[in-house]
Amino acid sequence: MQTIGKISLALSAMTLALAAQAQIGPDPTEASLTATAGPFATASTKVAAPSGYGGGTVWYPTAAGKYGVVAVAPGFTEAESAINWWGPRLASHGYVVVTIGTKTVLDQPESRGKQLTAALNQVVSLAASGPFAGKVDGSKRAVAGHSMGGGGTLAAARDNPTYKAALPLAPWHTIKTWSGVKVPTMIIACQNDVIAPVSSHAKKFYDALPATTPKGYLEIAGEDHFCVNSNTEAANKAIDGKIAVAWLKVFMDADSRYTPFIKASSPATNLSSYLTSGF
Ligand code: 9J3
Repeated sequence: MQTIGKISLALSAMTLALAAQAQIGPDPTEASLTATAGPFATASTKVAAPSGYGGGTVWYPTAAGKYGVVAVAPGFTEAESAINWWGPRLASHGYVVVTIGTKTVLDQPESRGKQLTAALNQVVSLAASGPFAGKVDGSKRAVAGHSMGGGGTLAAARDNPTYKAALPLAPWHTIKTWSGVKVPTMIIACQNDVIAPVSSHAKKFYDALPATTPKGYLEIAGEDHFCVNSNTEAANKAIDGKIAVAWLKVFMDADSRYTPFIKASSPATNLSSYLTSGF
């Protein structure tokens, strides 16, 4: 009995340790996911343009810990400022995030995809020392981006099947075939987008992702191409942030506390479409 008791205790401790590893931060609520900031205080540091991308800003939780790393790229003609709101928003839920500028504002989606990967590599290297030393778990990588940066996000996911999650935001790409993407992908789209119309971009890409890949499609009602950007309304950021964070938590961190928030019945605010499949 004593031995069995000890084994049982040891197993409980292991289960707790595993659970603790999967769960970063307190239990989520609708309020915590839609708020302008999550539970972690954050800080940021500028990264000068290295080879491979245009430089950017690294946003990270000030609390000690190991966090997944996310790179976020802007769209055609856009600077980092178009998407930099994602830095503190995602970091405040327990991620190290690099919001980037591209080498030139005219770079095409395939180039933007390679730049996202260069940025992830750079941040993992930089975490050896300096302001966010030891905070990056390089085995957990995700990519995101707006418009041509969203097309680049799909390209990076296609080319890097070990990435844990992809968040194409109002994505734009001339490629319409994405049957090679294995990375769990949540596409956030804007219903009245006339620059990247959903019928020929976001929704078409969702349909083109394999049925075996966990995928999602969120379309915000009545909005233009910029419903995922720094200058969009707080109501759009609330749903963008909630679904993006929950997607990262489920697929980067295997944190099942967030699964209810990305199930098809979950999001209710201002949406013209919400689809998920493959998980
Ligand atoms: O990054 C984007 O906003 C892509 C949409 C676009 O302007 O494409 C025109 C070539």
